[in-house]
Amino acid sequence: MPPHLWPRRAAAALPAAALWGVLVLAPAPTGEAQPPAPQSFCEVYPEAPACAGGAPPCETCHQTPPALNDYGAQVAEALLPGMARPLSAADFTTGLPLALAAVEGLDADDDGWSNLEELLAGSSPADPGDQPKDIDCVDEDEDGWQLCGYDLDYAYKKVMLDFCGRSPSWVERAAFSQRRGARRAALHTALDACLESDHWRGIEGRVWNLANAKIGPQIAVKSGNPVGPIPLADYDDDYAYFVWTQIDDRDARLVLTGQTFAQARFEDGRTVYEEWDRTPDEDYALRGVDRYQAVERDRRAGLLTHRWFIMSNTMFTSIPRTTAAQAYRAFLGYDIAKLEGLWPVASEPADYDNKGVGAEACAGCHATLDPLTYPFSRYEGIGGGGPFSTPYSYAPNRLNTFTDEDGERVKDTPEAGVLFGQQVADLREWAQVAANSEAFRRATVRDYWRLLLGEAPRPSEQAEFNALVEAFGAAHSYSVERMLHDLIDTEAYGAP
Ligand SMILES: [Ca+2]
Ligand SMILES: [Ca+2]
Repeated sequence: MPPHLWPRRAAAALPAAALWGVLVLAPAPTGEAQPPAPQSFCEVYPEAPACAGGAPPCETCHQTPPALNDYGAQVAEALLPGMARPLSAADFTTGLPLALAAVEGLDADDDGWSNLEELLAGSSPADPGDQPKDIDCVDEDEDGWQLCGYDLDYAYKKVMLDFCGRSPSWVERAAFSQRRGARRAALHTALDACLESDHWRGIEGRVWNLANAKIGPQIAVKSGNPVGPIPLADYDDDYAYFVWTQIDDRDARLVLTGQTFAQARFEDGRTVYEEWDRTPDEDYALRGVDRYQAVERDRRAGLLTHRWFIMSNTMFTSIPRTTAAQAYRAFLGYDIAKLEGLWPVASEPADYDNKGVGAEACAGCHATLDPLTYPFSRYEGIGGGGPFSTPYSYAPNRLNTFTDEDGERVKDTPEAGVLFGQQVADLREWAQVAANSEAFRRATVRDYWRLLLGEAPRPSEQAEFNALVEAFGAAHSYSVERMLHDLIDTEAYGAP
C-alpha cells in the first residue's frame, strides 16, 4: 500500500475505541453490531489504514451502530444469505471473510472507486465525498522527502498559525514558496522562531493553557496577583513551572521529578521564565504565608508537591485519593473513574481509613487507586492534620492526627505504594517511575497532538503517533520542542 494513496481524513471523527467499548459491553437483541466484527475485518484487511490502530472505526460499516451504512448493508446482504437472523457470533465470524470478498468489486457509494480500493486507500466505501487521493508522489529532489499528501506550503501556514498565532504575510508566503529545494529547512526555521513567541510560550499562551486541566485553577482561592477572596495558594507557580519544563529543550519529565520552581515575568514585550529555589523559610519571608511553597527540597516532586496541587486536591483528607487520581489522569493519561490504567494489587484495598472501599462495587478500582495514593498521604493539605502542623508541607507522621475522623488504623497506612505494578517507597520514587513510563510519554505527546490537530490520533495516524511517542523518550531526550519538530513532519500535520 503506497502511502500516497492514504487520504488524510478517511476515518470519521467519533472516538472509535470508546464506541467499541460500548458495543462490546452492551449487546443488542437483534440486528446488533457484532463484537467480533472489527477483529475479523482486520484479519482480512491487515494492511488497511483503518486497522493500523488495532480496530477499525465503527463507521467503516455503520452509521450509528447498529444501523448499517451502504457498505455495511452490502456486506450484510452477502453474509451467509438464507441463514436465519440474528446470526451467532461464531457464524458471523466464519461468514464475514467471504462476505467481504463478495462485495470487494462493488461500489457501495457509487463514487467510481470499488469498495476494495477504498478500504485499502483508507477512504470510506460508504461516503461518496471521501475518495482515495491518487496523487503522483514526487520526491523533493534536494532532500528526498516524499511530498505525497504532505504539502509544505500548507504546513508552513499551519506552523505560523499554530505556533506564532498569525497567518504568514503574502511576502512571507511567496518567499517560502520560492525556496524550492530548501522549504523543509525553512519550515523548521519558522518553527524555531515561533517556539519563541509569546503566543506559544507566554503567559496565558498555548502551552500555558495546555496545563488548565492539570492545574484546575479557581480564582476564589487564589493567592498572589490577582488574589481571590480566600487566598490559599497561587496556581501561577504551577503554570510557570509547567511551561518552563516544556520549553528550551528541557527534559519534560521535570514536570514530575523536578525539585525547583519557576516564575514568569513579562518584560520588554515578552514572557521570561526563571527557575528559582528557596527553602520554605526563605520563601515564607519573601512571599508570605498565603503563597510560600512549604515542601523541603528533598521531598519535592515537580508539580505533584506544588502547594496549589496539594491544596486543591488533598484538601482535608488523610488518604488523598483525589490527588493521586488527578496525578494519574493529568500526567499519565489514565482516568480511573473510566476504569483506565488498572493495575490491581492483590492485598488491596486495605481500607486504612475505614471508607468502605473494600465493598464489591469499589474494590475493583481501589485495588489500584489506594496503593497508588499512599505515597501522597504524607503531604499536608489545607490546615494540616493538627494544630502544630504546617499546611502543604511534608509531614511523615501526619496520619496520626486523623484517628478521630478515620479510626485508629489510619496510622498504619504505609508511605510506600505501587504504581504500574511496581513498588515505590515514597512520592519521589512514584514520580520517577511515572516520569519514565510509556504512559507519560504517550500522554505528553497526545496533549500536543490534540492541541495541534484538534483531536486524538485517528486509526490511520496511529503509526505516526506511536513513532513520536517512542522517539520522545529516545532521540528527543524528552524535549517537547524536538518532538514538535518531528510532529510537524507527519502526514497527519502537513496533509491538507
Ligand atoms: Ca466507492
Ligand atoms: Ca468513497
